[in-house]
Amino acid sequence: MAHRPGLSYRFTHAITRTPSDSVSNGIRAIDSGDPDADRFREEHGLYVKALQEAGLTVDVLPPLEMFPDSCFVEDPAFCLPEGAIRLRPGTASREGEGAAIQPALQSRFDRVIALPGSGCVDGGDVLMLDNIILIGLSARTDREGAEAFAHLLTDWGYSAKVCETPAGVLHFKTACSTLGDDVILATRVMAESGFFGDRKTVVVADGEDYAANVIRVNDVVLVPEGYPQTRAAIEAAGFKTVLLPTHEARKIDGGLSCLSLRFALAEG
Ligand code: CIR
Repeated sequence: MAHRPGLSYRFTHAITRTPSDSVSNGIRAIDSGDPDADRFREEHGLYVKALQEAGLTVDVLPPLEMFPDSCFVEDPAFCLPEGAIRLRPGTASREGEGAAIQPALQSRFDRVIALPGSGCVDGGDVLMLDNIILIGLSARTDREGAEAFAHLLTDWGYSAKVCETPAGVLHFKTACSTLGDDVILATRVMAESGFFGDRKTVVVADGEDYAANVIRVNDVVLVPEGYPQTRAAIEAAGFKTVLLPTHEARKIDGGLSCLSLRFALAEG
């Protein structure tokens, strides 16, 4: 794929979904208490506002009680300027989320297609850089799904590469984010993985691994509150940050990227 500056962070639109009451039953690797649905919705409201202030039109979908993790809309789909791809989440309780988000995708995209085959990919395992899309194998993304997705992206004119997500990390993007063209934020383990070639890597501070999941949205980087050293490192690298509370999402292994699908649509 040709170098397309801004592909990974210049957006016009986002899709989000309000957390349901059932979010208190969301999946988590380690139990640190249930998220409180009302507090989660407050945090979610601030998140939507931050996306709007960054210049995006945000479609806020209604809560889905059937699917406790459905506010993490990043996982069942992936959006590019050319169209949307409905993915197949790799855990049983989230299987129906692809079908549930299809109408929202169709309302914004002329082209919506399903991931071919029967493999699984969670959107949290897909990192878009300026000239390549990395797909991390994880407990949620299997090789069949990753390779089918990579083929599809290649057909659409993108370069894609399948990588191994480090052990113990839920999703590839749990441990890294794109800050800008040729600049990545990553945990130390991820930074040393070699996945990012000679791009500049800003390493998150020791003890702040959760803060590796941030989102660059146009001219700002949304950063979770409570990780001051990582925020300072991002600012020192030349980026303007906006802090957001993610206390409830964190209890069920969610971060800032998981809460939206972000994409650029042509005007008119
Ligand atoms: C899950 O385990 O599926 C949710 N509790 C958290 C999903 C986070 N999504 C993401 O990292 N993209």
